[in-house]
Amino acid sequence: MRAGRMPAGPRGAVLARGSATLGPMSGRGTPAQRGRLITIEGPEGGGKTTQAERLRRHFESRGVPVTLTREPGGTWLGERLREVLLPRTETGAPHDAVTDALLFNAARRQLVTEVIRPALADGRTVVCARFSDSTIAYQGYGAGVPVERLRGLEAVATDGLRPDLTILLDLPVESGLARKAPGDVSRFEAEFDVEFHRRVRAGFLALARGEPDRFVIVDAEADVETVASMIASSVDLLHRASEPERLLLRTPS
Ligand code: ATM
Repeated sequence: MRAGRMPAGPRGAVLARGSATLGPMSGRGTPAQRGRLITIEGPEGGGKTTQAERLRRHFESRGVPVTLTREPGGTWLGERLREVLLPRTETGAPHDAVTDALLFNAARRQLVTEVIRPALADGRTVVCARFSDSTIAYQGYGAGVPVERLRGLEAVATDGLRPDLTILLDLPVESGLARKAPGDVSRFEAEFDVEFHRRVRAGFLALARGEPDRFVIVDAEADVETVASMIASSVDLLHRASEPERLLLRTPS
């Protein structure tokens, strides 16, 4: 089954994605992992923060224990690194892209060890706004660091932890950048041109095509409510797909 774009309206093809393999022992996390890791990715202006918060409320309304976090951030160290990584530099000198990748991965390792793995081990669902795919898209496809090099750093940061589901909030670069408030412009919009952001978007789409069972692509130009309900449908399917496995785990053999 294949990942596909979820436009506004019914979306049978995407809702039939192959999430039946996403059990607790699916190999994406460690055998001890019991909760689910859901990441929200995409270019700028797609509404990741809003939709991550909506998704948290969706799980809470269903009684599913949920932890909401973000990258870079989510820990004391990660939030400090965010303060260093996002603002425009005083000198205007660009960061070296591998330095960026190291720092994003340092924040990631702290988040995985301090927050994400303990929450998953507790059976909580973790919703994370941005994760490893952002490094591949921004520092890899955008800034030109070889993807194999970045995969090596990712392996150190995550010890192999992969999301069970990734929601890609996709939209044209021009629309995304136009949605940003003037006071909310980070180094990434100030330092890089539109072509950089086009490569980032193309990178996310290539990653989604490469792992169709993990990704769901959502049309982020739709209104907030429509996007939220498309995401809710995708995550409900993920959780429903895992129920028979949970029953099996409770049944003595
Ligand atoms: P937001 O979380 O507000 O989207 O900002 C995070 C920025 O950090 C975002 N910039 N823009 N535009 C993307 C960038 N970023 C990376 O370049 N690599 C990463 O690994 C991560 C997690 C974020």
